[in-house]
Amino acid sequence: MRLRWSWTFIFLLAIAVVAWAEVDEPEDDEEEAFVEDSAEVEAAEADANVSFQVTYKTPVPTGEVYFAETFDDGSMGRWHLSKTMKEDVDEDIAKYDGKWEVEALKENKVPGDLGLVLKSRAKHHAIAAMLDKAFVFKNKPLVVQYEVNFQDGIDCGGAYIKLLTDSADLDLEQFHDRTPYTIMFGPDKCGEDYKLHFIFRHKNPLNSDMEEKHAKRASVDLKKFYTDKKTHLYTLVLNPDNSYEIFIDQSSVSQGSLLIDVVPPVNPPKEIDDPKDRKPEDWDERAKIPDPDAAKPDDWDEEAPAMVEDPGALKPDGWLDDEPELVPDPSAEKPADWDEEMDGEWEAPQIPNPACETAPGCGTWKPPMINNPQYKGKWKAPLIDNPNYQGVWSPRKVPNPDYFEDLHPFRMSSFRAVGLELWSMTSDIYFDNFIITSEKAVADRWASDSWGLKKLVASANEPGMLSQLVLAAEDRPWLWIIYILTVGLPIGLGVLFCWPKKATDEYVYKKVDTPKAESVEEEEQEEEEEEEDEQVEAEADAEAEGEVAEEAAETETAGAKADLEEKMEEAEEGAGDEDEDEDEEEEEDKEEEASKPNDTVSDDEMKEADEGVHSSGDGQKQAVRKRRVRKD
Ligand SMILES: [Ca+2]
Repeated sequence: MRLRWSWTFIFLLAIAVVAWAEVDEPEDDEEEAFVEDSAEVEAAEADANVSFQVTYKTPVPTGEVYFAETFDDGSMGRWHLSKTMKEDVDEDIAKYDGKWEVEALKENKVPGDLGLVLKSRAKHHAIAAMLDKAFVFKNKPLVVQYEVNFQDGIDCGGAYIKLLTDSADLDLEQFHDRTPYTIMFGPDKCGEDYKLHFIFRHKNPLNSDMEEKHAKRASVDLKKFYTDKKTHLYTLVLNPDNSYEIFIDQSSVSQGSLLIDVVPPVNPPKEIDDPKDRKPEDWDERAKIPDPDAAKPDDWDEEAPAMVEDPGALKPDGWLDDEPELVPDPSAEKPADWDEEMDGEWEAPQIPNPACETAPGCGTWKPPMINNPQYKGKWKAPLIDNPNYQGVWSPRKVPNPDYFEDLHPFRMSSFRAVGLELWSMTSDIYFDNFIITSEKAVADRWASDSWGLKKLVASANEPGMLSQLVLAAEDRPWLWIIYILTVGLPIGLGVLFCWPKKATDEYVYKKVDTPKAESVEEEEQEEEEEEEDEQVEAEADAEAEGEVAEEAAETETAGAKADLEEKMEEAEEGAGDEDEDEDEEEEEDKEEEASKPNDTVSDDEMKEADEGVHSSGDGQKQAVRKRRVRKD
């Protein structure tokens, strides 16, 4: 039985390792398939920096767009550098003199693909471009999307964009931190605070004040996107029904409503506390008060001490009152170099008095201290409910004079330009493939022709799992200990459990006639039956999958089943333990083989397979039942 458990353990470990290895694989498989299928993508010559290349064609937006920018012509074209100063900061850093370049990615280059790169550290950067046409918030959604790669990581800095409000005096060369924007969107990070901003400016219909409304935080850990030095895709979708959704790499990370999920809320409260209301001076907020009728009892002694000497304690017999607890060490001698003038008079060191060792104690006896039963402490009147209690005071409510209700915050100010106004302590932040449209599908197609290729190249350049483990251990040598333990410990345990197995099994077989042994055998048989059931299920799964999988796999599974049945019968006819062990090993191997295709079939196929078990698996179950009868 122990052997079974140890094999089961090793089997589970093997499954875990296989599963772990396969977790990473599907994405690559999918992408490899994509490479083969795509007509535009072909393998090209590798250069020193890139182990895998695609031929790249500058994407062209399909559908109506307000703005699309690839930077692939190598110039900043319609982009304008700000020539102004930032307000309210020291003059030496107030200038927007941070450098921008159009260049390729440092890592995982896609040949021919260029982007806009923020080049300076600790400087203000501002650059902006006009849209092809202003975006007006009416009845079409707004979709804004662009790529960011923190190529050198990010210490403290932003990579967000501002959609600049349309106005007659909008001058991009005067773009600065106070230039009115309608929406601010994108990554920002300082210290350990990782943010993905979505801020919009809402116009108060009563006084026309603009107020910033901040969407709630994203529901994912943003750190990985800002630190892995890969190009990530940020998408904001805003709908005319006031709903919004934010995506990173086309996966939703936040969604909500402009009316509910922003701070401060778009609409103010209907009522507010009356600012003129004051708490009356005689307002009694005390729920409990000391009982005014209570009086200190006459026998309450506030002076009684908390601790007293135990009056019942007696000095133990044999206590040596006249013996000191410590005496000079009689064996000590004055050191030869002791100088009485310099060191003073020599005294032997004190040691515990040997005479006390056999006595209960030495010196003056004192009774031990105990809690004073008469102690009561300071008298206080008991608390009672305050008959005059009026509750906690709060000001009365009055109608909010600033109240308004805007049920359409989506209808924000039109915007006509996109701008980057950023400060960063880390340089080389890469931006690319800006698109502003009304259709998510247009942005998605644009992404698959641009960001999709970047992702593909980055994935292809990714080292394999083993290389990653070795690379990780280069920086952290202690990881080798973890690896050795992870691999070595299960093997060690397996060996430990397997070794003494033979003797115990023989014992069971030899004692087959005794009642005790019978019960052991019954247990064993039950386990065997359970295993057989699992076996049958695994086989049935494999068989059912065979209907949707390749014929070769089916043949293999069928062959495995035939072998398996033969071996099981041999085992029943009293085959030796070693043979049985070998059979089990082979069975487990087959189970593993049979379970492997599970990972590659779709949910629907799985469902089909489950349904198939009931019909195609019946024959197997009958065979097993037959064997059980023979055994019994
Ligand atoms: Ca580009």
